[in-house]
Amino acid sequence: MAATTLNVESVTGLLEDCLTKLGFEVYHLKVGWYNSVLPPSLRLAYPDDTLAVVVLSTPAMFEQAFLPFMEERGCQGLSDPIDQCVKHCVTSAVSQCFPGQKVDVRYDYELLPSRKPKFLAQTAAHVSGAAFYYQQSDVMDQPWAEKKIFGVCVHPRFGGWFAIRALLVFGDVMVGSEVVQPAPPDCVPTREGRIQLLEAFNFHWQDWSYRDIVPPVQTYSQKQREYFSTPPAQRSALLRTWG
Ligand code: GSH
Repeated sequence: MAATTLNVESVTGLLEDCLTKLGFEVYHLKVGWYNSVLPPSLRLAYPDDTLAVVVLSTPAMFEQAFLPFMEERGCQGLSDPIDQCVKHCVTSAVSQCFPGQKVDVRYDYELLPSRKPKFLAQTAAHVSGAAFYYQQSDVMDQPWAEKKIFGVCVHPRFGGWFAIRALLVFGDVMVGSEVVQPAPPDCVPTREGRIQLLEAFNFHWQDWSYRDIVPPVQTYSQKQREYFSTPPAQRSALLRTWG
């Protein structure tokens, strides 16, 4: 498809055709929405009107993309299999949907030489309207004194049962001013709810209770819970027990 015919709808539509059935969701944003909330050192070096797309994995990704991917590869000695699977799905979709198009694909696990992340996943999810990024500053009269509290994203349908995987920047596609920035659904609107969320995420994230802060439409299957609860070094052994 020629660069001139690409716009928000065609880009997200083509990506959805490839990625939805694999358990991913895509949301568009303008680089300017992202850059406007970040300090200069973390901004993306693209004009404000440049189209970007944030890719999330939903609970279905594990069964619809990851297990088949591992089966195809025979589970053998693959390091970072989740990251490799996401990369495989996203790069296949990009090359199939946008042959010859310049797309800057950045994964959540990638760092720049400066050790800074290649993009701030939670910020991208928030400004695209995909998931509300709750931060310490979203709580009035904070009960934590000087303590550093990490923020967390909540998806309106999946609560915390999702992950932000990649940002795709379409350097040749500019978005018109008719595309307005959607606010992410504020699914934890009360001070008490936000305190509960941030405390669960910061002080006992391993029990995963923060993920259920809103009733999710789908959560991780038992298999997927077992997989992510297992330390990465022992995951290939677990996969072998599943055959
Ligand atoms: N790098 C390893 C791999 O690629 O297999 C580990 C990947 C991993 O466990 N990533 C976490 C994840 O996907 C952090 S994003 N968690 C799912 C979740 O927390 O919902």
